[in-house]
Amino acid sequence: MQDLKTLSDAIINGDFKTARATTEQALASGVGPVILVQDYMVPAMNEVGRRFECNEYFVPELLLAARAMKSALELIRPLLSATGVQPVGRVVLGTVKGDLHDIGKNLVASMLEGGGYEIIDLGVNVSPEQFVSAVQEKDVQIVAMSALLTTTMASMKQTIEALEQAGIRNRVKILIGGAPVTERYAREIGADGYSESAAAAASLAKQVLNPIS
Ligand code: B1M
Repeated sequence: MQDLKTLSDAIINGDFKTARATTEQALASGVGPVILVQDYMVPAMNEVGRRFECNEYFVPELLLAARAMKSALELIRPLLSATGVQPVGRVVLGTVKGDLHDIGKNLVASMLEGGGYEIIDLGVNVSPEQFVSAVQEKDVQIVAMSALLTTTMASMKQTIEALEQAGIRNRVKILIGGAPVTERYAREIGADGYSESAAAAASLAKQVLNPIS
């Protein structure tokens, strides 16, 4: 089997063909999808972020890395979400207003699907009003929000306020996450939970819906 560093390097270098081919080979040789994501792909994106911060990379390189990550994830997502069980709850999910980062959000969607939740994915740049409408129109138990920019975290608070104003805050549990988000921030804005990773989001969802089990 190929050294999986090839996968990390392919993402860092924005080489989507190699990223996809290496992922395909790794899966065929029995490497678990979660290992590929957690140990190779997410660290690669962190390295891309580090290079961006010290001006070695610019937006075009971020876009190429994101394309490589997404092409590998296309192979992995169905494996994360394949459970075949009846939905245990419905989650409305989105990246908040002003924020276009969707790789982490998509992983959260897959992990929640894998945990048996039905996902209503509102996409990126989702306004508080769109979250409110989704809760009003669908029978959802959880609102999950993702933010990757310090500047867009405030939209999480605005969304909670909009749900309060619409009188539907208590109908749902609110979970938040994303690189700059913290447990403390979740408490500060009155969210019901924070998860650091997509993998932890599924158990958090279970925990907030059934606190005693
Ligand atoms: Co952007 N970007 N970006 N970017 N980008 C970051 C976030 C940044 C940290 C890079 C850096 O400077 N080191 C920085 C933010 C700084 C800050 O605010 N503190 C940044 C910046 C500045 C920007 C722009 C402003 C750049 C510019 O234009 N000058 C711009 C903003 C655009 C906008 O959104 N309005 C921008 C644009 C972009 C691209 C479009 C080029 C591209 C995104 C492509 C896409 O998503 N389709 C991009 C990328 C790729 C990144 C980095 C390099 C990688 C993000 C990523 O996909 N990580 C990122 C650096 C970094 O994160 N290290 C960076 C992998 C992903 C799996 O992790 O999303 O953290 P993550 O998700 C994790 C957890 O956080 C958690 O689970 C996931 C998996 O475990 N999680 C949740 C996420 N959401 C959750 C929700 C939950 C629970 C858990 O709900 C319950």
